[in-house]
Amino acid sequence: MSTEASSNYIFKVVLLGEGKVGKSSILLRFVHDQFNKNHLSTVQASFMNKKINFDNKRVNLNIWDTAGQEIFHALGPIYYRNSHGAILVYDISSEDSFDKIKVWIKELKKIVGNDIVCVIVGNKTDLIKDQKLSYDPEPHLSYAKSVGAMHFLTSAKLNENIDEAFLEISKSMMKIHDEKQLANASLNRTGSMRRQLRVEESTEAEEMTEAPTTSRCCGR
Ligand SMILES: Nc1nc2c(ncn2[C@@H]2O[C@H](COP(=O)(O)OP(=O)(O)O)[C@@H](O)[C@H]2O)c(=O)[nH]1
Ligand SMILES: [Mg+2]
Repeated sequence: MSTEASSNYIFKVVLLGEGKVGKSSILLRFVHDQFNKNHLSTVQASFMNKKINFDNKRVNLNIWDTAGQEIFHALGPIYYRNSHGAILVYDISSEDSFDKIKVWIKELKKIVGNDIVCVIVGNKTDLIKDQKLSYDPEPHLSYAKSVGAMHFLTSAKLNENIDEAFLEISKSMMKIHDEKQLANASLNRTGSMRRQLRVEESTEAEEMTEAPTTSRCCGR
């Protein structure tokens, strides 16, 4: 059996956020468990795949990273269209990078709709200890809550909370996927009942139209 076929779920997840907040580092940590202290310049939009197991199910994540176009605001809907989930990353030492998240959330909801699972990630928490940075997550948490998004504080550098963020987004995407399948199944059932009704109605109609023909025939 191919690996593709053995995956119960296949999801597209996009990484969004300002340049240098750590999107590529989060991806590199999650997929290869590595960290690079230099800015990872991605020449083309890169794409990484990782399979995870949860609840006896196999989830195949296709994760899209930007090629640095975010710096020029050149990321278009083509990048995030058809995605099941979005991880919106900000740098906890930059309030500006958090403001960008709000813009992305608005755009995603407008273009992709409410079915997309949004997870907000405040990255670089190691700076709190190392640079004695003071950081109050409260306003970010309440913003996340107001838009129905989960919120995680991560450090790609120290490998903190990265797996958790990907696991939680996967769980929500699985839930939405299962709910949609259930709704479709019940729609199909209603549809086939309607078809059956129509067939029965038309059989009756045929019988009714056949009756006069027969009598006409007999009347000849
Ligand atoms: N201290 C710290 N630096 C990080 C972390 N994640 C990324 N960086 C650094 O931030 C810079 C930008 O990271 P990168 O992944 O290229 O950001 P991107 O432009 O959003 O993809 C690089 O120098 C990374 O080494 C982190 O968790 N902690
Ligand atoms: Mg990058």
